[in-house]
Amino acid sequence: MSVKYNLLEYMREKNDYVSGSELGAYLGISRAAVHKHIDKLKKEGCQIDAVSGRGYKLLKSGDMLDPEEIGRGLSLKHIGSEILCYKTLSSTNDKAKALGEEGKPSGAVITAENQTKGKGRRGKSWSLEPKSGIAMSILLRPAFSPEYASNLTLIAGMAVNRALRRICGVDCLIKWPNDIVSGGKKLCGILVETVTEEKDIRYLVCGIGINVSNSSFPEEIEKTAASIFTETGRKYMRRDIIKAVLEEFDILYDSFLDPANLPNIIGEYKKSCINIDREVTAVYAHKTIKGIATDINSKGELIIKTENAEEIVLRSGEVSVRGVYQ
Ligand code: BTX
Repeated sequence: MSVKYNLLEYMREKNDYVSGSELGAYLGISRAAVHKHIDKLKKEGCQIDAVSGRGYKLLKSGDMLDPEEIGRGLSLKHIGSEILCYKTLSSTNDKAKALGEEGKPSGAVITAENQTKGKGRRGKSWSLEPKSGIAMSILLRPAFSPEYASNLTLIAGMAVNRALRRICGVDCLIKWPNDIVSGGKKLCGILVETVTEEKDIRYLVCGIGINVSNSSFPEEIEKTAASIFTETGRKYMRRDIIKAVLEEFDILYDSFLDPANLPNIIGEYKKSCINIDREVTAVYAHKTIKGIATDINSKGELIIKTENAEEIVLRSGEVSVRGVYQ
């Protein structure tokens, strides 16, 4: 454990003023070094009161993304074998893939404060506002087939949805396959990338971007993007949301490993899915089709009944829902 984290934990447990010498003795460092670490914690957003003769008191811990803070109290079956937090990455998905190549174990979680090339689907970009948004990726090495893995996007969407409801009280909807929508605007995007070898999955990466305390957005998305702050007027700790997403993902993933549970999982997904029974437009076989989205099948595919009463099975792609951002 890092000195900084030990210091934070000690102050948290004491929940009162602690002298610099007591902290120094506990950590095996000088009072001057304690002071330096206190300054660092303050810079990272912790509110610490310092009173001469009494010492330091932690009033509020900051929203730091570091492995120990995220991992505190987290004990999951499949996720969190390692938590790696970076200041700047080109993309957490790209880093997770590089770590996948290096043999990092399944369940590793990667976060970044900044992404210089955050990725959306099909070459689109994802914008991340430092300190306001979450960019995280989960590396998985499942034994199931690439076909079965296509449902993982749905699992990730459900995990985010459950987590946001639990932590922030926001009831979001999922726009098939992978957008989390609130008030008709996009609050979260999910990008699952699968690396296969012959017919097996070598590893896959599930990337999740969530707008948390953004109060504004770049011009190109200002009409279509939302954050938890714009939806609730409240600011939440990113790490509390990350933890909750990991917890919910772990539960859903565990259930997903047994295909017998898939109908229930898809059933829950459908209840939150904004497309069902709505008029949708999609591109299918190079043509724009219009119809009503009627169902999602066991492969996570969207079923659309077109204006000509034809049934189309959409595996992936852009689907716009009438009344929701394009
Ligand atoms: P997508 O292709 O469905 O959405 C990308 C589109 O969403 C963009 O073209 C833009 O219109 C809009 N957009 C971009 N940034 C935002 C934002 N912050 N809020 C709302 N709308 C936005 C969605 O792709 C998948 C995004 C996954 C992002 C995560 S972040 C962690 C991981 N690393 C990485 O590089 N990607 C994933």
